[in-house]
Amino acid sequence: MSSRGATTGAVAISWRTQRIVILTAILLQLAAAIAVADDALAVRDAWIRAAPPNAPVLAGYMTLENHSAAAKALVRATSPAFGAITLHRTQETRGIARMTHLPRLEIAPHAQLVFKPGGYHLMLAQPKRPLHAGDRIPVELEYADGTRAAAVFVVRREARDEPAHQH
Ligand SMILES: [Cu+2]
Repeated sequence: MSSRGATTGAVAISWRTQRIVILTAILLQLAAAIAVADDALAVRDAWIRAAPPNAPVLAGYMTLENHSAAAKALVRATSPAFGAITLHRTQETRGIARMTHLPRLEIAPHAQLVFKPGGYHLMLAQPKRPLHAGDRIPVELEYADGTRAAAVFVVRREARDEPAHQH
């Protein structure tokens, strides 16, 4: 009977160890998720250009910062304020501006990607209601690795550093 008691004891210890290991793993995973959401990818200066109330599409701009050692690819953006959002780039060829749809947008390690008028932008289609300067619009950004980040875009008439006369 003594050998049986010893076995039970050993099982109890290993189960406790196992629980500690599982808890540690969960905590580490949580820490990693928080780090990704808060530090690895940051969104700055997110804004939407104000448009007439009947505008079928609006444009959103921001600066994406990748503070991690791995390349990140933005693959999707969604918002309760719009029916569809696509990633676009405006490029000028021989004086003619053209928009290209991008299925994904890579941000190099420790680099930033600037979305601005005449360049990268979020094409915000099917607005659910007219937006006014000062409105704050939630947008969720999704990366290829499954990371999601919530951002708030402020509706403005012009970019902060943009002269008012420029279009
Ligand atoms: Cu566009």
